[in-house]
Amino acid sequence: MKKRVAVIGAGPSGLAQLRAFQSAKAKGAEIPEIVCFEKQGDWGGLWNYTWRTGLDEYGEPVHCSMYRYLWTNGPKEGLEFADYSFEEHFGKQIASYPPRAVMVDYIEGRVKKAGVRPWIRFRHPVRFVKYNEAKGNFTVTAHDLVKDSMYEEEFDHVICASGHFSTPNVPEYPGFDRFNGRVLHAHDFRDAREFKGKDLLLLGSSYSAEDIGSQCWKYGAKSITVAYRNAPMGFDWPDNWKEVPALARVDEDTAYFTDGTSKKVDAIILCTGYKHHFPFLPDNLRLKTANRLATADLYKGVVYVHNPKMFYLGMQDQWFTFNMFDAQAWWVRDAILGRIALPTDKATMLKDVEARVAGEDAGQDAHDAIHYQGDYVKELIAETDYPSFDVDGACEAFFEWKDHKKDDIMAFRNHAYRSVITGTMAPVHHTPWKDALEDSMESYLRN
Ligand code: FAD
Ligand code: NA7
Repeated sequence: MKKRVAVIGAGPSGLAQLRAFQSAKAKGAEIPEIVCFEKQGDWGGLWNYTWRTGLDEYGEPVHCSMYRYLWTNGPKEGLEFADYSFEEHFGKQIASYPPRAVMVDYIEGRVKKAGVRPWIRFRHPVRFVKYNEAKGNFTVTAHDLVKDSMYEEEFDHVICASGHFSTPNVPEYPGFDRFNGRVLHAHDFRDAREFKGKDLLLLGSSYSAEDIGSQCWKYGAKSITVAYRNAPMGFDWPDNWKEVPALARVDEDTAYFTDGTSKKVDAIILCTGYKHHFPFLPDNLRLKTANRLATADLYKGVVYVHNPKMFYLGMQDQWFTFNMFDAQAWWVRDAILGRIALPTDKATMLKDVEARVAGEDAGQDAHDAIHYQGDYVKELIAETDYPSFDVDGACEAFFEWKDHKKDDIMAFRNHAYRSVITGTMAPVHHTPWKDALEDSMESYLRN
């Protein structure tokens, strides 16, 4: 009987897995039966925007953490698919920091061309996965939300690609329960216009704080105060933007910080990160890791060392995204097809994990971290037929991006970079990011 493979999630990682198998099939390989379970009604993962927050129409936790007016926070030249360039998709080169809608179109383009949509069962969250010792396979329990019917199926492999930027990490600070304004997590942030004319407090000093603060600034917030726990972001912020030490407490309308200062604020946005959360997995299959480049317990960053028939995609913290998911998906495909042999003992796999952790820890700064993840991508693609591309060139785009942010945090998106896939230079966008309030795909592509 044909092998069966379950893929959990049809976001960029899960879709990379479908494309990887389809590409082998197109080259004449015999591939297993692939079933992709997706909880949402459409593909794209986090990029699939919804206005909803909290629970969706079926009572499921809303997956989306993205918001209106989101443009990529790094250059597209760092994430381009090696087998499907932006130029192939749009018929021309486009500017370097596409808005979300443009990205969704690009993500979809490749998988529409590959014809893998029929492999996906939409509105089918996975409820549980069990490993059957005797049979050496898995039982997946899924819920068909539309029919409201639960069922079980058996699979030889499970690939978990359910993402890890969707379940919010929500700390509580003294006084939140009597603060008069809104307290929300970044996961539930949707539209910056809600905060026009308001004094905002953001907690956290990473991507969400930077970008949600920037969105709110762009769409007319009165002031942005960002409280950092360890270190400030340290950019040259606009005049109405301040970084302050950690929050100590709030009362009805004022936030008090650990340096003794305070600020009257209208709303508080917790940009405090996310949790790896797999409520559908039992202890013996559930990855437990910090959000870092070298995850715990994943051989080659993808094979679950405690059960090597189970794989995880995209569980690392991310400089590289789509092309790294591809590198992982092609590698996992080849492990399943028997083209790549896995170590037969856990100790060897754990050693690999240890070495990766030590490698990441030896890095001094973001520059080293980017190289580290770039090297990981290179390592994986060297072992499969994923089209090789200039990973060092992509690292260079990231370095330039970081310099551009340092120069002017509200203008870095006005820069353009060279594609490492096609060699073409991106055009400079027709409107500076801060003035581009209308960010539809039609408008963005008008270059
Ligand atoms: P996800 O996109 O999270 O997709 C996981 C999928 O699994 C979802 O469709 C979900 O519905 C499904 N799923 C979850 N649980 C189940 C279940 N039990 N059963 C069935 N299906 C399930 N990356 C960039 O490259 N550039 C950016 O500009 C960028 N901006 C970002 C902004 C925000 C606010 C966030 C949160 C992330 C951003 N990222 C960005 C990073 C992002 O992680 C990746 O781009 C990408 O979406 C990760 O893909 P994924 O498939 O691993 O996970
Ligand atoms: P990150 O990158 O995980 O950052 C989380 C931030 O939240 C980080 O600055 C943390 O502080 C801070 N944090 C965490 N817990 C707390 C508490 N309890 N109090 C105050 N501050 C806290 O998450 P992001 O959401 O910014 O980014 C995730 C992805 O979304 C990323 O890939 C983007 O592309 C979009 P620390 O720095 O550790 O002191």
